[in-house]
Formats: sequence, structure tokens, C-alpha cells
Amino acid sequence: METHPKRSHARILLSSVFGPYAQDDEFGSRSINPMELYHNQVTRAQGSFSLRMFHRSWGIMMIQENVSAPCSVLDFPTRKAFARELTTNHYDIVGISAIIVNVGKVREMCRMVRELSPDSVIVVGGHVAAIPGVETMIDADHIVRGEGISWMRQYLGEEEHAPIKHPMIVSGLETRIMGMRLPNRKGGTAATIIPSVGCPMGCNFCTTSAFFGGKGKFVNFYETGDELFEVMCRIEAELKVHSFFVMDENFLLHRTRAMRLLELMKEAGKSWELSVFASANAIRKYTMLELVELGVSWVWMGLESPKAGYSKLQGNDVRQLTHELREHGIRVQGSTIVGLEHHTPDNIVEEIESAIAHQTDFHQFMLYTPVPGTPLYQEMSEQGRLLPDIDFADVHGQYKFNFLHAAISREDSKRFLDWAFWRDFEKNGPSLYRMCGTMLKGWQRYKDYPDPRVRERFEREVKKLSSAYNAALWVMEKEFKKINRSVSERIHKLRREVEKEFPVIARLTAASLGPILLWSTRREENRLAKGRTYEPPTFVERRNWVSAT
Ligand code: B12
Ligand code: SF4
Repeated sequence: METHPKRSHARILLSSVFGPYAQDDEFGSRSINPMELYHNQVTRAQGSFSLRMFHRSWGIMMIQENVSAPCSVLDFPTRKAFARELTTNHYDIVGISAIIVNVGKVREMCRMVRELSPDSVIVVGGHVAAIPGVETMIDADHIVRGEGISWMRQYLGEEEHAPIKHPMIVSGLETRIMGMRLPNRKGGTAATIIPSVGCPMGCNFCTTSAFFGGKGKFVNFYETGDELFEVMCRIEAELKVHSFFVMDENFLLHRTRAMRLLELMKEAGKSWELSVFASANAIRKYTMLELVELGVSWVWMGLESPKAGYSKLQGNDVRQLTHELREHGIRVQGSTIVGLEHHTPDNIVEEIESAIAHQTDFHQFMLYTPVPGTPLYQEMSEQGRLLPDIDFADVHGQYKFNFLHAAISREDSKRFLDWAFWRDFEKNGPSLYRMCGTMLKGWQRYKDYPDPRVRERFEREVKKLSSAYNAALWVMEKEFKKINRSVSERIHKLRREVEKEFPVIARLTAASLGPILLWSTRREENRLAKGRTYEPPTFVERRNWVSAT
């Protein structure tokens, strides 16, 4: 592979695409597509109870940490900030990271680089690289498909297979709910850890699996439990966290690694919490006690219709599994695909109702979407079913179909999707309430557990439940009367249970903090009605930095 003439002396800028994001514009920003995980695709119908937070662009943070060249990361720039960075620092390489929806922004950023920093080599990476013919849409010198650390190391003439250093990543920022911004306390938010990219399961619609090699393939950054443990200890010490957001598409699938991690956690007395993505069949490889001891406190799991026949769901009664996980204090985020091949206007309501009946703490709904680079896209393209003239900015599963469905129209796909989000909220209540229920069950079951690591974890959780969250329950109970009385009654019952467990503190906080939260919730509701949106702040971080002479 070609190397840059300056090798490790080349100065690199790595940037994410520019904002503002939560608006409709000609570059591909969409108001329904804000830079917010939950509000974009999980709690978007939950109004002021929606969980709002931003996540940094981890791919470029990983690359920056693993090259020895001087390197700046510019995250969430405005166009002005990107232009300023290009003109105030001379860069030999400008790397742009993007996903498919953002191809219009990449085109504009390449244009800006050619104009403002004509000597820079432009490298584009991330999922945007999977668009067929992308090289004709953007003016870049290199378009990198798949894993980027090894590519950048090779391009700089560095050791491609050197061990991967993990950057210090605080998982979420500027978290808000019910009109309140949560304090940015050191250690208060989980750290992100990225053990691998890709997933060997190879579901036909899955873009992350396809991008990193497809069925049977993935890239492991940390092969063993020992390596992972060492990285987590380092992050724990530096960020003062007990909690990790494990960004691995199917963390529990690698049982040997996970069980070794548990062994080491036990030996060292680590009371960690892990939020993981896992398929149902991978979860079933563990007993509930193993999961609890491993600190698994939140699982993101596909609930795709059993009729779809994805191998990850076979042999599993996913509803029973969800129930069991919640009974053991493990929050479940279900993920349901709307508009699968067998869906029709006649059966889709029943399918959505059945997904909602899982009563997960959080529920993501996504339209079945052939995304460039996946086997599904290939198949749809061969069948001539891809709809023409759909802007890539709208191909993300949260708007309308981009393909001809056998029974459901493009317009109806949006109606069903929007309805699914609303129905889940209406029937199951705010996710925050559901989470509180799961936390209480976990605490009741494990408060006297022999392993002190486990007790400590549930004690940490219950501190929040018995104070601020109980005040939130008081508010939700009041506000939900307008939406669904029976859910409001369920919230009331839960609040009473919490107050029975913690009679003094829970009642005191509900009485003192409750009215303030009620006021901020209503103020937020008004703001949202007037179109208030949120944007992430811009970050500039430099590593191995020397000013240009
Ligand atoms: C965190 C995250 C977000 C964050 C955004 C963070 C940010 N700052 O942009 C939030 C929650 C806001 C978000 C939003 C959305 N996301 Co998102 N998100 C993710 C998630 C879960 C993790 C990304 C990550 O960090 N992975 C780990 C890193 C290490 O991997 P990576 O980013 O791919 O980077 C590697 C390579 O791609 C490459 N690389 C990346 N950049 C560069 C740059 C250069 C120069 C080079 C050489 C290489 C390179 O090297 C890296 C290391 O190997 C992924 C799923 C996943 N598992 O990856 C989805 C994912 C990226 N998101 C996706 C989508 C669709 C969206 C949304 C459109 C939401 C929606 N409707 O579904 C919005 C778009 C928001 C917007 N306006 O842009 C899709 C992308 C599909 C596609 N093919 O384009 C993914 C893959 C999820 C999925 N399976 O569908 N997302
Ligand atoms: S199990 Fe999940 S991450 Fe793995 S290929 Fe299927 S959809 Fe993708």
C-alpha cells in the first residue's frame, strides 16, 4: 500500500461532519435525525421524558490514539470551525469520518479542503465508504472501507499490528431529561470501551457486520479477557468510573473472553457495571447469575419478529428472556424492525403490539432498510426494488422506506413506524419509569447477595432510585394521567414500593425535588412544542502535537 511521503511526520486532522444537525438543510441534516442516540431512535416519542445526550465520534478518537503522527480531532464542527482549523494549522492529511446519511456533508468538506488547504491529502472513512460509486460523488484521494486504525498506520508507515491503545472516552455528554441537565461529575457517566468492530452473525440487513467483513468476520481489538481487563482498569483509574458502555456489536457472543473478564473482576473485587449489545442466543449462553456477576446491567437486544427466522433468535423465547433479565435487575433495550418482508397492513399492528408486549425498558424501532454495502441492498438492487431518487440523507430507517415493499407503501411505512414509538410510550410509559421498576427488582433480589461486588453495584443504583428517580416517578405519575391512567396508576404503585423500601429519603425527595422537576418538565414540554432542539458542542483535541513551523 502507498505511504504518505512524510510518514509519521505528516500532520493529520481527523474531523466528523459539520452541524448543526437537528435541522433540515441542503447538506443532509434532518430535524428528525439529531446527533442524539435516544432522542433519534429510541425515546423520540417520549416528549420531555425523552433521554437526551450526545456521543463523541469514537472512530476518529481511536485512530488518533493509535498513530504517532501529530494529530488533531475536530468533533462536531460548524462549517466555520472546520474552515478555521484548515486555515490556522497546516495539515498534510485531512481525514473525514462519516456515515451514509452524511455523504452531502463529506462532499462539501472535500470541496472546502481543496479550496482552503489545497496541499492536503483527503482521506474519507467510516460507513459512507460503502456507498457504491462514492468516489464519483466526493473529491477524495483515498476512500477507506472497513477498519481505519490499521489503514492509517500503514499509510503512515507505522506498525499495522501494534497493540491497540484505548482512548479515554466518556460515553455520553450533556445528558438531559425532564428539562434538567444532569451534572457533569467526573465518574458520573459511563466510559465507552470498544473491544471489537463488526459482528460474525452477518444478518442480511446489518451494516456494521457487512462493513467489517460480513458473516463469520469481525475485527477484535482485544482478544482476551486479560487484555480487556487491563484496559478497563486503566480507564477506571483515569476517568474514575465503575460503569462501562461496551461498544461491541455482540459482546456476549465471545464467551471465553467474557468469562475470563469475570474471573479477573472477581479476583480484583471489581464492582463494575456493563452496558452491552448482545443477541438473544448469545445471552442464553449465560446463566442469569453469570450475567449479574459480570455486572451486566443493560442489554441492547434485537427482538426482530420470530417469523423472520434470523439465526440469532432461533430457539429462544425472547419475551420470556426479556422478563427474566428485568427480574434480575438488568435493563433491556429492545430493538424491533418495522416493515420486514412478511409484514402487511393487516399483520403489522399485531406484530408491533407483540413487540411492545415484551415491556422492555427502552425500545428502538427501525424500518427494514437496505443500506448500501449489505447483502440486503445487493438483493434489492438485483430485484430492481430500490426506489429511485431517494436522497442518502433519508436512508437511515427512521423516516420512510427506500425500497419497494411487497405490501406496505412508502408513506405508510412512516405512519407505522411513528405509531410504534407512540404506542410503546402510551402502553408502557416513560422509559425512565420502566428502568426504575427494573432497578427496584434488582435491588430486592440482590441486596443480600453473598458477593459484595454485586451488592455494591445494586446499592449504587438504588441510591439514585431512592432519591432523584423517586421524585421523577412522582412527576411521571402526575403527568401520565393525561396520556394513560392505568400507566399512571402503575407508576403510583411503583413509587409506593420504593417509598416502602426507603421511607424517609424517598418521601423527602419526592416532596422537595418533585415540584421543581414538575416545573422543569412542563417548561421543557413548552420549549419542545416551540421547536427547541439541542446540538453537541465542538471539540478540538490534539495529540503528539507540535505547532507547524
Ligand atoms: C455512536 C453511534 C452514533 C452516535 C453518533 C456519534 C457521532 N459523533 O457521530 C449517534 C447516537 C448520535 C448516532 C446517530 C446516528 N447514527 Co449511529 N451509530 C453509532 C454506533 C452505535 C457506534 C459508532 C462507533 O463509534 N463505532 C465504533 C468505531 C470504532 O467504529 P467506526 O465509527 O465505524 O470507525 C471505524 C471505521 O469505520 C473507520 N473509520 C471511521 N471514521 C474514519 C475516518 C477515517 C479518515 C478513516 C481512515 C477511517 C475511519 O475506522 C474506525 C476504526 O476501525 C454505530 C454502530 C456501530 N457499532 O458502529 C451506529 C451507526 C454508525 N449509526 C448509524 C446510523 C444510521 C445513525 C443515524 C442515522 C440514526 C438512525 N436514524 O439510525 C444517526 C445519524 C446522526 C447524524 N445526524 O449524523 C448506522 C450507520 C449506517 C451506515 N451504513 O451509514 C450505524 C452503523 C448503526 C447501524 N448498525 O445501523 N450514531
Ligand atoms: S446480530 Fe446484530 S450486530 Fe450481529 S449481524 Fe445481526 S444485526 Fe448485526
